[in-house]
Amino acid sequence: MKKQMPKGLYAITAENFSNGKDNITVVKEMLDAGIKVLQYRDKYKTKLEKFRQCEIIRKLTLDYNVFFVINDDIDIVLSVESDGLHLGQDDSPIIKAREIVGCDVNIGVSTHSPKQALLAAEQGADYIGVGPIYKTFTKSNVADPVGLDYLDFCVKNIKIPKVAIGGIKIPNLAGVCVYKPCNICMVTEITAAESIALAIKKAKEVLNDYC
Ligand code: TZP
Ligand code: MG
Repeated sequence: MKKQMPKGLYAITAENFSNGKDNITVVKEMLDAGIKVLQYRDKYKTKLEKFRQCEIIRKLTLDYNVFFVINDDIDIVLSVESDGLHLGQDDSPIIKAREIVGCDVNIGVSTHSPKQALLAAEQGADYIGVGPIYKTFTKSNVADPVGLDYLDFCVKNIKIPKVAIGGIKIPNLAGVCVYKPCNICMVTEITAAESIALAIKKAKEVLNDYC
C-alpha cells in the first residue's frame, strides 16, 4: 500500500558535505534526531555502492518508521522497496516511471517553474520539490533561485504536497515556513552541521511554530 509522506522536515544525504562522515553515519544521526522523511541522494557512487547503502538505510528507516525516498535509481527503489522515488526534470518521464514502479511508490518531482509544477501534478506526481528557493552550492547544474514567489504560486495552485528546497538555513527558515509548504528540505544545514542533532532540533522548533 502507498505510504503517505509525513509533513515537516525533509532531509537529504550529501556525503561530500558531511564533514568526512559517510552517508550511513549521517543517516543514523538524522534518525536518532527524529527526522521523519529522508531522501538518499548520491551523485558520485557506483550503482553497487548506492545499492549497498540503500539496503542498510531501508532497514534503518523501517526500524525508525521513517519515510524513505531514493533519488534517480528506479531499480534500487524497486529492489529495496523504498517509499518513494525522486525525479529531476532531466530524469525518466513521470508517466514511464509510474509504469515501472506502480501505484504504491510515491513519485516526487523537482520543479522550478509554474509550468513544470502544473505538468508534474497532471502527470501523477505525488509531491513536487519547489526550488531552489535561494542560491545553493550543494547541487551542480542547479537552476537559478526561484524565490518565494514561486513557492507562493505552488502553495496556492498545486494540490499535491510541496517540498520547499534550496539554500534554506536556520536563519531564513521562518521566512519559508510562513508560506506553509507541507515539507521543508535543508540539505547541508543538516549534513554539514557540527551537531546534526542540534540542527534538527532547532529546525523542528521553527517548524513547530508554523504548523
Ligand atoms: N535540489 C534543489 S536545490 C538542492 C537540491 C537537491 C540542494 C539544496 O541543498 P541546500 O544545502 O539545502 O542548499
Ligand atoms: Mg535526478
